[in-house]
Amino acid sequence: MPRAALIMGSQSDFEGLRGCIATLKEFGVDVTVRVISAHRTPDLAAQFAKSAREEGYEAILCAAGKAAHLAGVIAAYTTLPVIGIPVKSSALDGMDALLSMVQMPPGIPVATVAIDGAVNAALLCVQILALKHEGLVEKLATHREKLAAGVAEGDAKVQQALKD
Ligand code: RP5
Repeated sequence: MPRAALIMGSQSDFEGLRGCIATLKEFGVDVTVRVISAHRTPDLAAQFAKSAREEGYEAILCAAGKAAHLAGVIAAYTTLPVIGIPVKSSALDGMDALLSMVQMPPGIPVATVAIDGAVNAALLCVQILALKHEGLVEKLATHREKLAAGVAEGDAKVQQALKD
């Protein structure tokens, strides 16, 4: 079974991550969800990242807001792919978290999605896991077909509205 971890910097990030968790589960990814803070529990963050590959995780998603160092710290301690989710939880509307995650120094990448882009983070994770777990390739194709059907439906509604 494909396996990933989703870490958030605070319990206050949790509600915005429900879609991410649901998406991973829909694709059959075994996801471990934890609250671990790079600033408030730095030793635990390091320990989690150092043992992540051994524990069987294949990718790590990190969600955090404000001066969001979680993804960078986790990435520093593992060579697993790390996906950063900047959370909008500050007076700066998440721009601080976005820049903290996306502007990593050369050598330690964090694949950063949009501010509050948690569902895209889940999908990117599935795409990474699909390199090894072939069953996910078909599921991703089906998901894209559903997206396309949604657009076609929206187009039909707009065309109808223009006639009304
Ligand atoms: C970050 O600071 C967390 O990821 C959260 O988005 C933000 C606020 O945390 P709390 O003060 O609500 O715990 O570390």
